[in-house]
Amino acid sequence: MRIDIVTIFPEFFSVLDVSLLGKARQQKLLDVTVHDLRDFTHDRHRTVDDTPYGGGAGMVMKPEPWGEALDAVLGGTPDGTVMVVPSPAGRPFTQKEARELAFAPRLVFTCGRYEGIDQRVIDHAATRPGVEVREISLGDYVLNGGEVAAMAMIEAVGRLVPGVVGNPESLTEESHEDGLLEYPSYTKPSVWRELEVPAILLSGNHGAIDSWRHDQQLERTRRVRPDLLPDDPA
Ligand code: 6GU
Repeated sequence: MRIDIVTIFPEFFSVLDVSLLGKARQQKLLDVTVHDLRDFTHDRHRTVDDTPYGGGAGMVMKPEPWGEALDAVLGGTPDGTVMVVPSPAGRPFTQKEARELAFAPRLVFTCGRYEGIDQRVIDHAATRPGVEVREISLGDYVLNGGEVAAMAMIEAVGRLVPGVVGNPESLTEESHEDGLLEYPSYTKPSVWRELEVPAILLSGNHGAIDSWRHDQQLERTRRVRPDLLPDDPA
């Protein structure tokens, strides 16, 4: 999978060199390129923002540098390319969304700062043949810009790309994959600070263990995330 990121803070993305995703890049499973939006400005101050039409607080990112950056990045892009616009005004990011994005041949993340990007940039990108634009939010809180959000989405999607996670079974047995939270996990020693591992896990009875784990998932989901259950009265 190819991933392009456009940002005014390319150095934010140095964390993509480490851990699982860093290894996936070395193995060429992920091909990540970070582009500096300011390289697409032409004035001495490399200006990327201006005051909002209609007034109001904050600054808006100017369309011209974004237009040039996206001409360069999206030119000749394969069909099925998804341009992800991280935004607190987007639809919520979920595991389902991550699974869908993992099928795209190419993802382009446009990281806005300030009060966001001139809307025409997003509307124009959506008219490009073969490109689908998705405005996506990490959750109901505000970050200073799209960079940290893009990083979270890249990690969630990247680990679903075949080969990135060594044991594919660990992908199906985790929180949200079956719509429930994960069951609690334990490892050795069986007694630690007088706390015992639940006896059922030491029984060797795999049917009973599966059923206990499922009960734990339901109990935990009911307790902390009742909104995930189908008959949630809320
Ligand atoms: Cl995707 N971007 C920003 N700037 N803030 C957010 C967000 C995204 N998701 C939640 N808050």
